[in-house]
Amino acid sequence: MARDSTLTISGLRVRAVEAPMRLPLQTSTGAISVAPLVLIDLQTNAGITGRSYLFAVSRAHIRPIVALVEAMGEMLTGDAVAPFEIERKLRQKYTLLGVHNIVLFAMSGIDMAAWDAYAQSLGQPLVSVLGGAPRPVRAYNSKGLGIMALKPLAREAEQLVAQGFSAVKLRLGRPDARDDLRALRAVKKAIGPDVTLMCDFNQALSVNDAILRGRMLDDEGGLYWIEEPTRADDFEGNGRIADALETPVQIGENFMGPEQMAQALMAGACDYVMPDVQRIGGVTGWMRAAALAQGAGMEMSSHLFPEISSHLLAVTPTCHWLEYVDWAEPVLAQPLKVKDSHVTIPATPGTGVVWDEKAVKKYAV
Ligand code: SMN
Ligand code: MG
Repeated sequence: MARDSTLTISGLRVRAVEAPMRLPLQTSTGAISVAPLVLIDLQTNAGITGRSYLFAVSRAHIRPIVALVEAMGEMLTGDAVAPFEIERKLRQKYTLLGVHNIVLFAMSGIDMAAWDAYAQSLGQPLVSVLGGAPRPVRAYNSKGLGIMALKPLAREAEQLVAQGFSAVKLRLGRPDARDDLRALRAVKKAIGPDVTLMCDFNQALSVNDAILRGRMLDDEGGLYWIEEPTRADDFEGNGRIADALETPVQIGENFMGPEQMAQALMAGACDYVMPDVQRIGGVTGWMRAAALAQGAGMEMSSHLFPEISSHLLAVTPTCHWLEYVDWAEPVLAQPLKVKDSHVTIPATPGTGVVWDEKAVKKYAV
């Protein structure tokens, strides 16, 4: 590319919305009924805008995340849209603060928007720019199935399958293990034997309790994975749980960058991994994580962000399951399409993330 045609960053626009969730979700850590999202527009000298969003978890976290993305935007104005170079610069600038948590969220968001702009500049979908091709990616329906009463739980399970999915995920971690078992039985009865069922404790248990409860779930049978049984960064403890149980242990949504995933793999912490693109370091971090999973011979799934994760899983050698949620859909101009439990990667340039500006105004915070 000629020097004067280099795609450069001319500015970052950061906004926030609270997108209403169609199915509120009660996990062992609390309830969510709106999705607080930080929307990033990375503007370039060529008039192309790269887009991404971050999940702020709660409204209270929006402001510090927006402030971090804006501060990084100022550091990057005038720089080339070259994600590896952006990563190098930001990691250097944030060395003393620490590249963790919301610093890493902000970096990941900028990385995703930069890759979107770059792919758009080549006129190709992100998956093609990464060397792959748009293809259907197998997905489970991760909406709902929170910690709730058995009757509405069973009804919700049927509805989620009827939306065209062959797999769903149940949230567990009630104070009494027997109540979790009742919920599992109710859901299994509602969905039948042909639907794959994952479960997620959201770090609710001690290592010892996780082994006791996990053995109970092993005896019950029919669970595809047990997700985050205990504190996410206790790799040794997760490893003891994985060793003690028949059912595979899944962790990864809280890996802070590929470095931490490497530590988890070295510690033998789990049977499966599911990095979250906003914590693993965006597209750049994901590709490095995918190589780690390949080296370890371990199946890799995604966490949230189905729009961009579909591109990434399609080029992941040990591609496993895409976690499908529709939380960003209220502000997207083109909702993700699902057919026969597979997500379709849009053939449009970039990631396919484009705002419905009217909706962005409506849900702005
Ligand atoms: C989850 C993560 C973030 C918000 C809600 C629920 C859960 C999942 O851990 O894996 O979907
Ligand atoms: Mg989870």
